[in-house]
Amino acid sequence: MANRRSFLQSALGLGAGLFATDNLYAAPSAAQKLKADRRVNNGPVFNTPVITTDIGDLPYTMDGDIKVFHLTAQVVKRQIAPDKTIDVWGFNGTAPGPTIQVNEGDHVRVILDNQLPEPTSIHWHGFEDHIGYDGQPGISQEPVKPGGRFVYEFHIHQNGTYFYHSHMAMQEMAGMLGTFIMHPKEPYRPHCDKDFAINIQEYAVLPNNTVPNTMNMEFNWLVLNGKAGPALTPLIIRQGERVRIRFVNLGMDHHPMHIHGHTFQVTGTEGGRIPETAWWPGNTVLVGVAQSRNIEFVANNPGDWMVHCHLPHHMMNQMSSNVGKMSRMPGSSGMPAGVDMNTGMGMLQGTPGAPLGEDYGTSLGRGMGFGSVADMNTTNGPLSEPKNIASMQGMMGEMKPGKNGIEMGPEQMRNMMAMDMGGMKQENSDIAPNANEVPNFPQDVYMEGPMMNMDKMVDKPENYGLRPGWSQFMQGMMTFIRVLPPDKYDKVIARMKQANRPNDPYASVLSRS
Ligand SMILES: [Cu+2]
Repeated sequence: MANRRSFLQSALGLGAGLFATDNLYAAPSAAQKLKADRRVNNGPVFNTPVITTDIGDLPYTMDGDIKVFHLTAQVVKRQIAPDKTIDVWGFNGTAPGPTIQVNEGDHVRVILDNQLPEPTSIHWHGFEDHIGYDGQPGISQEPVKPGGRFVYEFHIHQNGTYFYHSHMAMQEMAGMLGTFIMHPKEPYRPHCDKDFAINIQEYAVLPNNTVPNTMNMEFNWLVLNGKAGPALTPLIIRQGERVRIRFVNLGMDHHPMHIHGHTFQVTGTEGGRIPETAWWPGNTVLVGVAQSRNIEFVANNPGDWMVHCHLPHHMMNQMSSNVGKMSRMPGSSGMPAGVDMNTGMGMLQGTPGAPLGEDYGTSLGRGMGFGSVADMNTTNGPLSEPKNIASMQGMMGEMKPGKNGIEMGPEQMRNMMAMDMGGMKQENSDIAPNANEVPNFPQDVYMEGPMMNMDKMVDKPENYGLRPGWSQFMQGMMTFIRVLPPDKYDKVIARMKQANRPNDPYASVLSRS
C-alpha cells in the first residue's frame, strides 16, 4: 500500500511538501477522544431537517390543513460531472427529484403533472396507504397520459425514509426517483445535529452520447444525488456533531457504502427506525436495490473523510470497454482486452446487423479471451515522458516546418505538457522510464492521471480548504464527510452563506447557524 501510494505520489508529481500545506486539521493529540460516547445527545430533541446535497427539497403550500406538493415529471438536463451534462427524466428540474419532507400525522396531497412524451405513474414506496394512491400503472390507477394530471392523497402515519419513483421500470432507470422523508411525531433519540439523504443511481452513457442507455447492464457513470465525484458537494459537519446519513438505492446494483475514520450504527431501514437494541455497528453497509439504510455516528474525528461505494468500478468515471492490448509491451501482442467498444458496451453487431446476425458470436458483454478482437492499443494515460516527447516530436515531424507556426523542441514540449487545460491542469507526468515494459501498466495513473485535476472546475464553498489536487482522486460514488474543527467549520459556513444560492440544499443549516 505504501508502495502504491508513494508510486502514485511520484507518478502524479506530488511532492511530499504538498501534504503539509494548508492543513485544516491539527495533528492528533492524546487528548483527542476518538472513543467518545457514540450516543451523546448534543442538545434539545427535535426533528432535524434532512439535507439532500446537490438536489434540495420540494416546497409545499397549505390548503387548509393539507400540505400540497406539485410534482412535475419532465425531461431534465443534469450536469453529473464537469463538462458532462446528460439528458435524463426527473422531476421539477432535477434527477433524482427533489426530496419531500413531511411529518407523521400530516395530511399530504401530491399533484402530479406529466410533461413527458409517454404515460407515467408514481409509486410511493413503503407507504401503508390507500390502494388507489399506490401508483401501480394499469392496476391501481390509469397511467397518467402526456399532459395529464393525477392527484395523490396520503394520511401519514409512518415515520422514516421512504421513496417515490416512476413505476414504469425504464423511466426509473432514466432518473425518475426521489426521497420521501416522514419525520416522527416523537423525535428519534439521541438527537442528530445533521441529517443527510443520499440517492444512489447508475447510468450507462455510451461514449459521445448524452442519453443514458436504460437497457444496458454495464454502468459507467455512478452517481450520488445525481452527481459523480468530484462534482458532489461534501457533507459539512462540525466536529462533535451526531450525524445521520440516509442512503437510498433505486438503481440496478447493490452498493456497499463505506465511511472513513468513524464507526457507525445502522439505525433504520426502508421500513423505518430500528429499535436501539438491534442497531449494529459497521463502517460499511450494503444498500441493496429498493432499500434504505440509515446510519448514525458521532463525528468526533476531524478530517476530510471519504464516504463512497466500495465497489472499485463505482469509484471511476466514464468507463468504457478497453480495446486492444492490455499492456504496452513492445513487440508483443499483449493480452487481448475483449471485443470492440461498441460490442463491449452492449451494441450488438453482425450480419445482418442484428442480435441474431450470423457472425455475432457469444460474448459476456465485456469480453475477454482468445476469441476477442484486438482493434488497437490502449492509449489512455500518460506515456513515460521520454516516449511522450518522442511521439509528439514524431507527430510534429510530419508537419511541414513552420506550418501553423508550430515548431517545438523538447523543452517546449515539456512546457506544453504542463499547461493548464481550461481547469484540467496537467502536471508534468512522472512515470517510471520503463513503464511501457511493465505488464498491466497503466493501472491507477490510467484514471487518476494528472489530467484529472479539476479543483477549479468544481470550486465551491463546501470544498474550501481541501488539499490541492484532491479532485483527481474523487470519482464516481465518492464524496467527503468533512468533520471540521469549530473555527474551520465557521469559515466554511460563512462562505456558504456568502454564496447566497437560491434553493440551497443547506438552507436549513445556514438559517440555524
Ligand atoms: Cu456501488
